[in-house]
Amino acid sequence: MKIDSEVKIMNIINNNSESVARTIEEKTKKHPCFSQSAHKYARMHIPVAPECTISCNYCNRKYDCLNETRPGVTSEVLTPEQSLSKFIRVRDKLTNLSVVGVAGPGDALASFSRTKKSFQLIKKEDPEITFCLSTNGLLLPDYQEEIIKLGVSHVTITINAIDPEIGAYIYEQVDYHGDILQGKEGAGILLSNQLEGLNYLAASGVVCKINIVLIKGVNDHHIEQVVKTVSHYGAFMTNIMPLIPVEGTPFSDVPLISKKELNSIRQRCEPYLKQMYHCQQCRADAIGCLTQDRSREFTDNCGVNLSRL
Ligand code: CLF
Ligand code: SF4
Repeated sequence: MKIDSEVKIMNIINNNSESVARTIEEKTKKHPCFSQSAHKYARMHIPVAPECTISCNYCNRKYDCLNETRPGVTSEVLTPEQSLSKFIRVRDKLTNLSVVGVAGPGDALASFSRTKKSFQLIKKEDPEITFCLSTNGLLLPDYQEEIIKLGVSHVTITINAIDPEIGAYIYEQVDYHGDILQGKEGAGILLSNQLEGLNYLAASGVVCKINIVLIKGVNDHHIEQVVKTVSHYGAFMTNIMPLIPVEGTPFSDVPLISKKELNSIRQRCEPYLKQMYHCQQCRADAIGCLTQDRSREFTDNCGVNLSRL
């Protein structure tokens, strides 16, 4: 059965007052990641979230979170106050800025107090801007209500497997409220919190994108199942991303997938859910339109370099 993005938008409308739903629909049309036709709009990442609660086998914490961004570039980490002043500078220069997002350099919810304060400060300055965050999903049940209260309309959750046996190969460990869980146990808690959070947010009208890191030989045979499951739980679209192997990690030798193979998997999943084909696997401090990064124009070195944390 084809689950059309129009149908997802209609569900959002049915689950909210008409005016809230229309606002979310308008915001989605101007969100360059959620809507390919919004390519003329710019997004700004505020790198305020350095911490993480899980250990992915493709992650080297010297770099940005691979669930949303590409490796090889360390980001500075800003305080909430620094993120506000950077936002004001960027907005004054980029009149097409429509979205402010937290995509690391760790996990937006592992550093939730910093994420929350930054959004609150920016919202006071500009109540119309769209807020977006990206997370591994472990702490969604803790913060899902606050995410909605904050007015975050777009959330990305990385879900790489819907079978804990496969997840156990992907996650070295999960630190859940201080309990260090490994293998199927860790992957199982992570999965259950991801799906609970997705279900809650989607039912509350938040537009949810699921990122899936495609790891050849580990979850490549399982992608369609992930897409079907997250569609059932209310996801708006999936973004199947190729793993970019990082030195010094257990997955450093995983073979690269070609663009052709990747697109053919995305096309196979298209009947179940809207697919993203234009992700740039951008930095945690990216600024500008997706294909034209302008972050260098705004780097003032007032934050902390991640490689020194
Ligand atoms: Fe940033 Fe992500 Fe929001 Fe976009 S990025 S938090 S949804 S505003 Fe976009 Fe960049 Fe791909 Fe992410 S191109 S890595 S999908
Ligand atoms: Fe690294 Fe991101 Fe995974 Fe955390 S969620 S371990 S920062 S890739």
